[in-house]
Amino acid sequence: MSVVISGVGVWTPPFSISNTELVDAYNAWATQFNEHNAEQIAQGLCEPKALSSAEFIEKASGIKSRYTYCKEGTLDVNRMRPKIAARSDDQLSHQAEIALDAAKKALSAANKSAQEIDAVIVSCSYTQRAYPAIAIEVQHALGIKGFAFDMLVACSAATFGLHRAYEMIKAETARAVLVVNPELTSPQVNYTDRESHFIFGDVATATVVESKATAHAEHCYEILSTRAETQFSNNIRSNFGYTARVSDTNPFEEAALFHQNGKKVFKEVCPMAAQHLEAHIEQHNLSAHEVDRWWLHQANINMNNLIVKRLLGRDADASKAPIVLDRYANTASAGSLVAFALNHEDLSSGATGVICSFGAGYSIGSLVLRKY
Ligand code: CO8
Repeated sequence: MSVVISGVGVWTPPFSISNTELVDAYNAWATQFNEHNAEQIAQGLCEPKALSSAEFIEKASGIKSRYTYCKEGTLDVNRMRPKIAARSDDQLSHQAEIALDAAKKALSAANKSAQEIDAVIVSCSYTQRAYPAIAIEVQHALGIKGFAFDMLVACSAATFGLHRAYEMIKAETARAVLVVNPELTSPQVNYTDRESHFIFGDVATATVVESKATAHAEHCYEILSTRAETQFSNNIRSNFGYTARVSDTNPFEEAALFHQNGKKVFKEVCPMAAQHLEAHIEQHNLSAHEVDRWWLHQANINMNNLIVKRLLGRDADASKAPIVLDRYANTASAGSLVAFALNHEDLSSGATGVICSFGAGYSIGSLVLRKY
């Protein structure tokens, strides 16, 4: 049984924040902090906040701007986080709303109706509640029968979700699976942390996976195989969780938000990802040069350049390894799928490509694809 990706969709938020806007807000906040704490800083009891720089951000990460679900509040020096209104239980949740937009686009690209889908997987870095599953809410809103579930694997949530869908089609437990990645990252970003305030953006991606026998979309990619790898690391961490209530910890403290040791991540994840990719394509007797396109995780331009250079022995060009993080920033697990969604239609039948995620966990997930 051959399994294909027959449709992909992207929800891009209506608002964006440039590096300059973000840095201006952070610097105003840091200046205000330093003024309020001038006495303690003078006595050596408190560290002054250093200023951020738009030039540094672009050079260190390749990010020029990021999209956001809600711009209000993020740039307000007295708030420094988005202001997203709570919704009642009978309203569609924020995350289901963005998931649905991407899902409808993926269904349309796949030329599939909701009645032809048997399962929905919502796979991302955070879900806004534990239950009922966001996936079941999306399933309900689309009128899909069958079953749905949520899964969390941070940076590799999207690829690992596609792995599960691939296996479900192979096992014939579903005719077609909708995998959705509503990466609403902005609520977990610490916009008062100079080291990480610029890294993330919001997006949602969705993919339809089905048997080749039932696919009738314009652009279908056969999944030749999947490969996954995890290795525990504390270098990227968020401690936000439901036990904060009983451990008497502040659910809004810095450790509860995204934090990382970016340098270590860079040093440790790049060789892991390159080795993983080399082993995966070798399984198909493919050399890196024979792979027509690399849809890589989008965390940092220098990471992508390093990995591609190791694979190809030369610098990457945008047609071989497309970059979307300049305008989307790091969208957690969705980055490689945004790259795929925006850069797959031009390939000819028989072309090969690899989708790969790498990051928090650590987790690495890949799929080798062939267009037919
Ligand atoms: N402005 C100006 N200067 C700065 C800033 C800033 N904003 N930040 C740091 N600097 C300074 C530092 O203080 C340092 O100064 P000095 O040399 O005097 O000490 C200098 O710039 C260099 O700092 P770094 O060495 O830290 O800078 P790097 O070149 O290493 O770049 C990066 C920092 C961009 C963070 C880089 O290390 C990186 O990208 N690493 C990889 C990170 C990565 O891939 N992380 C994975 C993220 S996790 C994920 O993808 C999904 C997680 C789940 C989703 C979470 C949603 C919220």
